[in-house]
Amino acid sequence: MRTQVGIIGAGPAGLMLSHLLHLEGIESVVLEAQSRQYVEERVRAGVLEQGTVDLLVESGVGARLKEQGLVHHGIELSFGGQRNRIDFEDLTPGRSITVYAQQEVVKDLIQARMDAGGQIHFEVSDVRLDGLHTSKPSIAFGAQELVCDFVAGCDGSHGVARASIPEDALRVYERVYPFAWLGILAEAAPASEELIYAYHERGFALFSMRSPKITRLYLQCAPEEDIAQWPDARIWEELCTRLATNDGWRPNEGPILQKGITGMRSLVVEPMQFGRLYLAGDAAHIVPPTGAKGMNLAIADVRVLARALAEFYASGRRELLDHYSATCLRRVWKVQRFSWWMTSMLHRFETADGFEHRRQLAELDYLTGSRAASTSLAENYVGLPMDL
Ligand code: FAS
Ligand code: PHB
Repeated sequence: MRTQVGIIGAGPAGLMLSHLLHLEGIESVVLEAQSRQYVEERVRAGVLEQGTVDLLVESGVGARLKEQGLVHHGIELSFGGQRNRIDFEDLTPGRSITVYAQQEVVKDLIQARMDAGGQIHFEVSDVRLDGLHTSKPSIAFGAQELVCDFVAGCDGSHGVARASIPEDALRVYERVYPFAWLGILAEAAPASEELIYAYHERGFALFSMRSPKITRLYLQCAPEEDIAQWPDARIWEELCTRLATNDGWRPNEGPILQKGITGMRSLVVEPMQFGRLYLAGDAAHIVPPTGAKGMNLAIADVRVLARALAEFYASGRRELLDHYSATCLRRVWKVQRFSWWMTSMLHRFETADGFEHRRQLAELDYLTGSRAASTSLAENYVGLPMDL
């Protein structure tokens, strides 16, 4: 098989890249290890930055997002029994967030590729890369081979692309946090119109949602926590304890449809390129979900990569391609900083003593009382401008 750009992974990064390349008249083939149903049902992200929404709408895959997405003009920070609102309309006018599940974005992109006659091969196995330093790299999968001009590694944190780069050609920067998130999807009408990030002495909790009928909630737990030790009643009791405020507010309970535990780490690999292999999204960097940035960063990467490939095919010039890694890493590290800061400020660390606890409370008190500080949080949360 032959194409211009071979893409590994049908997550937000791979699918958005294939879509943007199509709009530039550039051919691509997407290879995905899982089935179409699996990737369309995988519960992950839920928050879209302003820039992500704008790109999806401008590139013609935003119809359902505009119809069903929940636009939020603020978030709440809860601590000491009080909720404090961060008002995006006041602090970052014209820029807000939209709650729209990642799997819906994936469905919209797959449908758009299919409607345009795009090639997505699901359930491929045994993917191997070759010739990354030649002008004709190839991707073998099963008994087939795809020869291309460029390879985009959009295969997530456990993919084959990054693993294909010799260790001495990469620098890896990592932080593993001493806690995880236990997340649930519940059939309960969201009791708050906006997300609530709660700092509580028993640990962090997050109130989010997916629709007027579905609430999404997370609570901080131990990294090696056994989900079997968390019957539904215990989950609700802990969530209500950590999220309850002095005004009597508490989340609505309902049947738990899905629950899972997600580890927390920050990771960046440099450079995000090796020969004609370009890494994008979780294949190159992982952020803890506290800042709601993972999917947004994946889409920001492929926006840069699509532009660089378009320049190459239009003019033969390689400047943008040669600067792809440096351009993306500037944003990646700013987003890493913000995600680390949110995580450090809002979680309880086992090692934390009374001083640390009071310092975290003082940071939250300062943040919610200072226009300058809450503007900084707001501008990072709604998404830093795409062209930094
Ligand atoms: P993905 O992991 O989404 O996609 C990679 C694809 O490659 C997968 O489909 C995989 O099957 C495929 N693949 C892997 N190896 C392969 C191989 N060898 N051959 C072929 N295919 C292969 N981010 C946010 O922005 N907001 C949030 O609210 C948020 N919440 C999250 C909650 C949870 C529980 C988790 C786990 C993550 C969350 N994230 C959030 C982060 C998440 O959204 C990721 O950043 C996002 O999926 C990254 O997209 P991709 O880089 O496309 O990788
Ligand atoms: C979610 O809705 O899944 C979600 C929202 C905000 C986060 C992380 C996850 O920071």
